Amino acid sequence: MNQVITRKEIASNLERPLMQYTVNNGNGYAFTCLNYGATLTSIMMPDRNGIIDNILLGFNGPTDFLNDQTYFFGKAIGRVGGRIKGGLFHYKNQEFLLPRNEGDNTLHGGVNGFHHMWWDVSETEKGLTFTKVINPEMDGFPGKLEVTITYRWGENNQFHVEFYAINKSDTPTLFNPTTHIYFNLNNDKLKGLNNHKLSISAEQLLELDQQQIPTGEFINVTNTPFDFRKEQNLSEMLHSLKQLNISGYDHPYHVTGPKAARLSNLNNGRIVEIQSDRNGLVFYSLNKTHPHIKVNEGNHLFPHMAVALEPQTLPDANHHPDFGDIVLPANTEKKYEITYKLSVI
Ligand code: G6D
Repeated sequence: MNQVITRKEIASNLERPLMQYTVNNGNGYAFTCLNYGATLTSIMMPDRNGIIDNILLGFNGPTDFLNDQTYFFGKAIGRVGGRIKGGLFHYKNQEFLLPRNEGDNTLHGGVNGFHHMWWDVSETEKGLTFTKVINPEMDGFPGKLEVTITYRWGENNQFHVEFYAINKSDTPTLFNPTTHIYFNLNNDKLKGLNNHKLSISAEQLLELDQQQIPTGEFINVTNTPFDFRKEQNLSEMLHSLKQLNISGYDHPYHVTGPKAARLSNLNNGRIVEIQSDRNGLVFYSLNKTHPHIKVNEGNHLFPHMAVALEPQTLPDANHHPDFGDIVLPANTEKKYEITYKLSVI
């Protein structure tokens, strides 16, 4: 595959030069990312009429990504995506207090998580690799973690995100990373989620408490507006939620099998199929927004302008053994992969 990588400095006078990298796979597909937060700012793909456009939503100004702790547009998320109750991590007879950046709880790896870090970038024949040695004093999590994130094109316009970490310490830590990309497959982003259909391979989702922390109970999706086992029109489903006074989706699904979700655009034929090696998928429909925020080519942000689908092990798994295991014991390693199969019909 004849990928072409280009790079440019897009801002200076920062802790490091803000670098933007573009990796083009030669078929009209390209992704662009930043060395800050390993942020994916665009995935360019054609539609059925040959129009090539960005299918992601992100800030209009590149430096807007720098201090965002609200939307996480395009960011790599870790050490742990999702919420951790009380910011507490117990392992054998040890208790660790993690950074609590959402009330008493930890969200998305804390305020100094992957999303808020400068990453070393290397250009390989595979694509782009982001590396970082993360010590506890940097993000407040225990253990010295050496992390590698790889973004690359595969065969048939598949976009791969690979996470690897090794715990180079005698202390256990946690590792459950994800990506926080928001999709809007319309060329005109002002159309929001109109024309979108979504399916999620899940019979159940997690019950959440008032702080959006899993209670440990599973809810069956049957006969609810959370049932996406068959492709559903997203706008219609959002409307049916509002009938129940629910502002939108922000829910962890228990997905079964490698194909976690499929998002398609009826109008222009774009399809994104998400494959994951983990059992959770947080479905977030961008429910609360600040109108002064400008995104993409300068449009003002509005609720449900895009959808985030975040593959991960079910949130707060360290408090629920039946959710999975996100502990990375001393001197052990782990890797995860998310595949985005892009196509046009
Ligand atoms: C809100 O609850 C949601 C999260 O799921 C999301 O990741 C974040 O906004 C961007 O906190």
